[in-house]
Amino acid sequence: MILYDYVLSASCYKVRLMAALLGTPLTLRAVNFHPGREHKSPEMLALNPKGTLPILQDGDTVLTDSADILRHLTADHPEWQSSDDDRWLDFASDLNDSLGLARLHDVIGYAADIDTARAAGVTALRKLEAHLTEQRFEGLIFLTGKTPTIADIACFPNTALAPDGGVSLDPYPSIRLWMRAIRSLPGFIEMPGIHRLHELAHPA
Ligand SMILES: N[C@@H](CCC(=O)N[C@@H](CS)C(=O)NCC(=O)O)C(=O)O
Repeated sequence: MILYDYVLSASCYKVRLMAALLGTPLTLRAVNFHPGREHKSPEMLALNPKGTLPILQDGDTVLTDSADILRHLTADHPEWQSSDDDRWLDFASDLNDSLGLARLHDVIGYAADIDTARAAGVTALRKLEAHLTEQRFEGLIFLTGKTPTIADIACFPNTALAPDGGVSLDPYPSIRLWMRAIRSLPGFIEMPGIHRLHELAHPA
């Protein structure tokens, strides 16, 4: 499987992270998103007329939306699916349109109404915090239950990167515990701005 990838893209990272957690190998094809705008080149538009990343090519199948790609990667892994995933994949798209846009604005100068993007991001984070707090009262750390699913992997990157778009995560303790649980999953990989949990051993 080939992933057309940009290292700083939260949406591409969703795919890299999911594949790493599954142990599924991906061939990465780096796209010069910034400053090259290679995702808008004729070659890339032939693959994805929307001109967006990520793009996953699996034989003759080409998928151009991260939610579809996460479903595809986990098609044979029911343990990574739940009946509640669809609404969280929609929510992940809201996070991308708010927090993700604010980050692209701040990091690579994307045109955006930054106040509106940040305000929508805060509204989304409050919803996420309320849900994760309710889950915690029931002893559940992840969005849909005791174990992570594609819902968590879809929502995690833009949430974790919110401070890069000028939105603080300080007010959300349940979100911070949830992110910690994801960052400590076996097979977790990093991206610039999101590091794994370092449990440093103290020198004797
Ligand atoms: N719905 C898409 C959105 C992905 C997305 O926002 N990709 C950004 C990079 S992080 C992009 O390609 N933006 C280019 C554009 O919108 O023109 C998905 O989740 O796959």
